[in-house]
Amino acid sequence: MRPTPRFEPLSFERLGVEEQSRRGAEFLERIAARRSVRDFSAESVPFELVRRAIAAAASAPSGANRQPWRFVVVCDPAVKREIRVAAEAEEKESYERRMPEEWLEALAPLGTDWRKPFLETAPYLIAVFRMDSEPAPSTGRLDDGTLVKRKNYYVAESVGIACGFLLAALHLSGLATLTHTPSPMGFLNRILNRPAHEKPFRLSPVGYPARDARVPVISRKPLEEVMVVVGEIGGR
Ligand code: IYR
Repeated sequence: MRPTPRFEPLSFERLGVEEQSRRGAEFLERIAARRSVRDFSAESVPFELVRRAIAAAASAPSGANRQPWRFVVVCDPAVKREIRVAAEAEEKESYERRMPEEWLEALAPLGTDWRKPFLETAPYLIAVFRMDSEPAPSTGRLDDGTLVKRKNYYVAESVGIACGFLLAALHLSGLATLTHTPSPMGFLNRILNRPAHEKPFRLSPVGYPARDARVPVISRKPLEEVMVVVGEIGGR
């Protein structure tokens, strides 16, 4: 049976053009200054900052509003260590055997290798899981105990958007992050005790940068290259 849609008035604040411009410029200045950090300080971070950033991420739009994500926050040093050991084992194999020369060449300017000390140094790790399907909310199980699963939609797009919100929120809260995608990431299900329908999507150390943190010199493609305008600007 198809449920009937329910509507409510949109809550929307119409801003003056100057305020629109001011906010847009401020956001651009702040977000464009974000850098992926690999040198973390062990200094502790108020959990409230992480909690709010995850609430921001969980407010992201998603296919059919299924919100197909889980955010697992790890603060336990022993669990962080276990994750580091497992990630480094996979990464060592990747860097030394699995990654083709072309990929290693692409990564060379970033100076990365299989060592991931930040997985232990940073006060928090956030593991994001995607759910391509999940137990249906009401009918969770049949009488015989079988799990009834329903499919989610546009899962990669949805979880990707949520991760973008997460990184932006943490950055605006004055925290440093990195997107780390050890490959394969199956060990996260085992270590974090997550069910099989939750698939690891990405792993993020969160904290303050080390005092002497360094980042690779990189540049962004010019806007003229990445933005394509069709039609006359201001035309209608
Ligand atoms: N997952 C590896 C390799 C890596 C891949 C990309 I694409 C990067 O931008 C950086 C690293 C690692 O985390 O080292």
